[in-house]
Amino acid sequence: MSKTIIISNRLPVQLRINDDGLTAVPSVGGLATGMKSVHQGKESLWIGWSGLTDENTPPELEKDIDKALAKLQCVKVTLKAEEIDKYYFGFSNRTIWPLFHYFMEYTEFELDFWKSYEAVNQKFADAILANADEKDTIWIHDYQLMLVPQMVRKEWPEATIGFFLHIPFPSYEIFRTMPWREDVLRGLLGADLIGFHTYDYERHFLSSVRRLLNLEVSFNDIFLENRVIKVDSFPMGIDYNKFEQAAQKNAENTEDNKSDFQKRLDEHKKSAPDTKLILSIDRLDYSKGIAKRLNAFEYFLNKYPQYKEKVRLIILAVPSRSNVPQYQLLKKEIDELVGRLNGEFSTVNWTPIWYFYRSMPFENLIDLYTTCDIAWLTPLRDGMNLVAKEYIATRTDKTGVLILSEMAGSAYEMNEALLINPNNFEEQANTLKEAIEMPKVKQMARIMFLQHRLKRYTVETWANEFMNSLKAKKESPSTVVSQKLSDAILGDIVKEYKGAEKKLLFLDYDGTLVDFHKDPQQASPDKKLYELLDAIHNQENTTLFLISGRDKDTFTKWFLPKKYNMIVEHGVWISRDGEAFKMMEQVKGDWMVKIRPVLESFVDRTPGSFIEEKNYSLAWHYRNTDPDFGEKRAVELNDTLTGLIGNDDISVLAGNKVMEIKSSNVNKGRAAVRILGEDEYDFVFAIGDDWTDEFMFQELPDEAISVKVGLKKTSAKYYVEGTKRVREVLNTFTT
Ligand code: GDG
Repeated sequence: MSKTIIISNRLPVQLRINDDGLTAVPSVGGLATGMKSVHQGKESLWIGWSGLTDENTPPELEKDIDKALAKLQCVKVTLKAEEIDKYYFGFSNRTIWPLFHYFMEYTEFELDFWKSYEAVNQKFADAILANADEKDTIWIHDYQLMLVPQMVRKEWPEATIGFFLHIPFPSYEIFRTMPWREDVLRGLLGADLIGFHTYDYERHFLSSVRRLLNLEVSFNDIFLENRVIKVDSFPMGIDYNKFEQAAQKNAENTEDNKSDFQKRLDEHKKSAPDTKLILSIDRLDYSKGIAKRLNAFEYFLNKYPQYKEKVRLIILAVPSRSNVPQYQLLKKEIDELVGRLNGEFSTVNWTPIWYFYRSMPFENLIDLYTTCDIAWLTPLRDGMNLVAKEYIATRTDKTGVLILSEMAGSAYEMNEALLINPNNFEEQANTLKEAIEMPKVKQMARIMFLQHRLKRYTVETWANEFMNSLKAKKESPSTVVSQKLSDAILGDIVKEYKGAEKKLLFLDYDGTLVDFHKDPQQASPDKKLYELLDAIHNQENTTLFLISGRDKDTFTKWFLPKKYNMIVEHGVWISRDGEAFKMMEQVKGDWMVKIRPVLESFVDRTPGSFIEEKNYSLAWHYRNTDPDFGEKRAVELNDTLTGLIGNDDISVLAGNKVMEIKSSNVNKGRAAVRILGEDEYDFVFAIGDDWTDEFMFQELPDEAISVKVGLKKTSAKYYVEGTKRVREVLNTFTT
């Protein structure tokens, strides 16, 4: 039976070695907390780092560790201290983390870190290859492992691989500053499904893929050679019942079984019943905006001094990545800020801030959530922020107010919270006031809305939705109607070809026989291509036609000496056996004077675009423009031209990054059918990559073999991945 394999940097347990031997401590953090419920069934395995470096693992305990982990359905990836230093504290937390959270000033681009990131990602991929099976469903998590999908795909082309990013994906403008940006994108594209918390992260990712890899993207599908990769957003939920039940239990606790911490909180409440408790819980991380929050609190106390002694801010900052210099500085900054504010505002009866720099047991976390009147969460950037959701789930009496930064992914789903911009102190001070004064009925209305949503979309729903989407993706791999031209199918076609008495081949040029080039004039035929075309052209009973939208002068220069048959400008001109081009269709070109200035104005306003002038058509190329901008301009041009050409006998054709304006009665389909009618062919083959070739695929008889280059919507019977495969296919005709 196939299994579910979860892969994350850290296993959901931390192993510690002490005098009594081994202990397993659950890890703190969004991911570990969230995925626990997924990793319960028997058919599941979690692969990750155990938390112990090789240097800290006594060899005699190695077996015990593996056994302890196996009991929890875990397998460890072993890492050396140096790897943790460079891959984890280095590339993951000094490059990716700050960059993806828009902290460019903290981002370090170190080749050494990158090399280690690559090597460790390979270790994780190897662990998957060693412990899983190609039929398993593999779910890889987070920013530390972005290269793993492609590394596994390389070995297991048919594997089902999902990837989820728990942190934001930044805008292209930020992402493109990274020296290894293409490698990271390619690494991720090894997955079948790539998930993000919000649509914004998804949109940023797709934009980077289009701009940096020049791949075709249609809605949320990325077309990559023979694969379609789906990108989608899945906002992560929480284990709602766990938090709700813990809160209910907490409310039922008698004085005797209350925690000491709860007793202290109760004492405080009793001694100052009008004082509101404001809570914030985060890992001590600069992205969480703790220092800014303290500044905003100071601003609030100065703006609304009537609340002095009437509010108390409880800050729980969980130690995190204390090996990274930025985190050490931040710790110092926060310590000093808390000290200064408490020094400045404290009175005999009141300390405005209670500050805990530690991790608390779950029970105390619930004490805090249930006791505090307001949760104030102000991340400057946060992938999701589960604390916001947990606070709401524990408010079983329906009171409480959540103030949440709009920069947190969870803000998209939590509209009933008081949403703030963490950089706007004025707004924060006013919102704190609003929260403190909010009547209970209003609090309840908001909390009930939020609870209703969180209860429905729990972490389990999140995981199931991701898994179902991944499986569905695998079962119906693409929206494309044609079939892949496999070796088996090719074998049958070659047999047919060899047995045929009269063969006719139509070969498109750009994007089919050669790859696109920034400058079309540079995409000239290479020696190998001439050899291949010669071989087909010289075969007995074989008529080869190059059929292209190109101008006749270029093809005259490249192919006339070879005496190949050619149709150019989509069917305006024809040349056979080395004769000069003749007109195939009677077309007019008088409209060109009218249209040219329109195209020129588009060139002026669209950097990177240019006009190609042929005898009877004009083409506006936008391959070298910004892809989004180019598409937008192409739509605009289409609209403008449609209005202009009216009933004239010309039409606009959208090719591959080109808009072509030409006579309506000319197209490759019409040209191909004319040739076909000249003789009795018993084998007809047509291959091409873009829209203009679709005319051919549609017009040719049913028995014809039509092949589309690239995985796109098509009327062709088959598709091949790219120009390399086209040449392989054509080579089989000649051997
Ligand atoms: C990353 C992304 C995204 C915190 N302190 C204690 C404690 N916690 C638990 C909370 C919560 C989790 O840790 C923190 O989750 P967050 O989502 O708030 O933040 P990150 O750790 O930064 O997580 C984040 C998340 O991944 C999931 O995709 O939401 O944006 O940055 O569950 O309850 N738990 C205990 N004691 C503590 O002192 N027991």
